[in-house]
Amino acid sequence: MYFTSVSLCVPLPCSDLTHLSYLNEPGILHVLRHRYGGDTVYTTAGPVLVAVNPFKAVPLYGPEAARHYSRRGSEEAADSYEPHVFLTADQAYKQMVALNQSQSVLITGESGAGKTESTKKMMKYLAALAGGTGMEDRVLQTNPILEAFGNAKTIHNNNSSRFGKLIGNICGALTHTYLLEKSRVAHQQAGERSYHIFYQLCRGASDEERQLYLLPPAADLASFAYLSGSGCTTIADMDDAAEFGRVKRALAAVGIAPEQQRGLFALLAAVLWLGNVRFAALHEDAVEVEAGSMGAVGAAAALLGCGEAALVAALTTRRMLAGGERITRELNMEAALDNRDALAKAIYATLFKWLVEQARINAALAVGKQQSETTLSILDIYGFEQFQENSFEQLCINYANERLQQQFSKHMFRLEQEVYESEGIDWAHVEFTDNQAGRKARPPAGVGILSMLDEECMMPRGSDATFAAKLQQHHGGHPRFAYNTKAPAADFTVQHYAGPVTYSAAKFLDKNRDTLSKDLVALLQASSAPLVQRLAAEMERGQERRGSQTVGARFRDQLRDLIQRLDATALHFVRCIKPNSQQVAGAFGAPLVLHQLRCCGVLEVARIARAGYPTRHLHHEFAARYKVLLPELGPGPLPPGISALDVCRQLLAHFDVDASQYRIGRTRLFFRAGMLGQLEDAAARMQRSALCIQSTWRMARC
Ligand code: AD9
Ligand code: MG
Repeated sequence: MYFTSVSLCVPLPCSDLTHLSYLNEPGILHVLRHRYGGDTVYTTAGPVLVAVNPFKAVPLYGPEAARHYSRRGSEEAADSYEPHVFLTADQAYKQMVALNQSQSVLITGESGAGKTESTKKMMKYLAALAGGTGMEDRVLQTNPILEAFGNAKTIHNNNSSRFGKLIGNICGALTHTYLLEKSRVAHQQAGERSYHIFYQLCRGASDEERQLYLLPPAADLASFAYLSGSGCTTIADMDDAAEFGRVKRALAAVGIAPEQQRGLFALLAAVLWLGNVRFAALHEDAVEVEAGSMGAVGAAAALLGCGEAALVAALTTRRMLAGGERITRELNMEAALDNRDALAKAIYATLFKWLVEQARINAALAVGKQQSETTLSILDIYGFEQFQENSFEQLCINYANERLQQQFSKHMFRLEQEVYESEGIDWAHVEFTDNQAGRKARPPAGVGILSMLDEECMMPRGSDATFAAKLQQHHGGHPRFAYNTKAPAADFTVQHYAGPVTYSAAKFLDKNRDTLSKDLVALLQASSAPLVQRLAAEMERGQERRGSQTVGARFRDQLRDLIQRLDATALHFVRCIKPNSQQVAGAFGAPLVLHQLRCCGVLEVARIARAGYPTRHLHHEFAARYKVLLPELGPGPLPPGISALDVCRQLLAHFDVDASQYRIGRTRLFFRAGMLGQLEDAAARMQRSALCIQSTWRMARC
């Protein structure tokens, strides 16, 4: 149910924003700030849970809190409980069991707003709720692994998820992951880091492991070019060495065998060594490995289980067919560097996929027969983001957020419609005071750009510059698109739902095509290391499966599947809000919060409510509350033959409430925003005079 009945004089801090007498932006902000100040980080807006990131440990998640919510009977109304992620998880779980219906929880919000933390808290709660199966450990142990390999420090969040995930059935047995940002392996912007696992390995490896993986002493971590380019290798309050121990324990817990773990770490070290391979130009169109970096080549080759000469050849040349003949073409400096980075990125991305798959299979085995048709999934995707430099990855991430936002708006609109319809109020006759409200959700921005990029990738002479020029030609007049000709990179700006983002078109085509030279795949296939062979086979399969499909097209398909999957389930929404950009506790930046509330649809929920008939009361509640205003009915129960609805009608007539200001539903009365003020004032006056009479009477007795 969308709106439930409310108590009339809701005291501050009110826990549901749609219950506010004055549903406006300052009112909503005031409530959130007030609750946040008291470490009450959760508030609801109708069916949506709003979670403001506390940026500090808050005492809300102990076993007592979990017990409190888990004791809730499935029939018991959720709105008699304080809003909480546990409550949202509890509702989804109990609804799944009671109705035998699949459920999804969609957690959205900007980067750093708290999505991943909320997901973990929900998983922990659900694992305990479904407890007794002995699988909790496996379930929860996938988190440190996914975070170590899929999260990194960005300027927005020290632990930013660089991939999307849909965790299915608590245990992760149905986990899907979406597009990992693999460019981060080779390059990070200033002040950011690569994936946590690299620093953990370099800092946490024992002497024996250092020998095994050919790693330098921990202090020399910055000697790896892939880790030192951004000028940042540490995160305040994060002990990489200790985390390494945790990750190893987690790997063991999800069933990654010691030998596989060794293969895994050797590959990570190989990636780092590859980054140290430098080239020297022989002439304009050919390079050789710089003499000083032959050591790096040797280490990478040893860790990859391939020959040094074969690695050098695959890095500096490309074999191809020309006129039916096999020829070997030299690579120029740019192509050789791209080739090297492509290998490192492909190894890491395939490794990540393999790891997720492995953990998923093992989780599914652990659950075994307990798997049922119905599922409970939690979606934790990378949040909307905007950096100094934004590239293809940001376009994909922001596009995904646009899609989910559109889904949210559609869903809210439908829910609202259902409430009116179930009450027998003709939806078509619900005139909105604000014509924008309840309108069709606007289409996501970005999709036109991705299709144009695909077209350009098919063009033999297509380049980032021709792509940018076509964008200008076709979208130049679009209100949500702006083109800035700024040599040498062609930049364009997209007006996303959460704000404008300027992208640089450089490397868009390469990233979208995402090709890996066949020579490099062949090199890995010939490896003596079992894990490398496996990954090479996976790379080849992936290339065959995809054919000429681009990264953008695949991502769009994945998102379409995701939306379909979500559509087939009952949805629950969590909106995470970042109260400040500094990632500190206790600072509540009103403009920043307001901006997010607007973008993530919380204000839209309030707006739709306000624009229709947002104040709703059950007939009998309304009659009981205001009966005092009709003295002829007398105190106590209603006289026989008079129903609660009769009383409601009498009250409406008595106060001459304009017919456009209310609707009478089957069980509820619906009012325009602010309409009840008059009745409230009158009721309060009556109560005051009654109290006054009582006290005069008491004083007279004294
Ligand atoms: V991103 O889109 O993946 O970049 P998220 O996932 O929205 O982002 P995350 O959950 O990683 O953000 O939260 C960012 C940081 O905020 C965490 O590392 C915690 O330090 C902090 N946080 C978030 N939620 C809570 C919480 N409920 N209690 C305490 C929290 N700290
Ligand atoms: Mg995250």
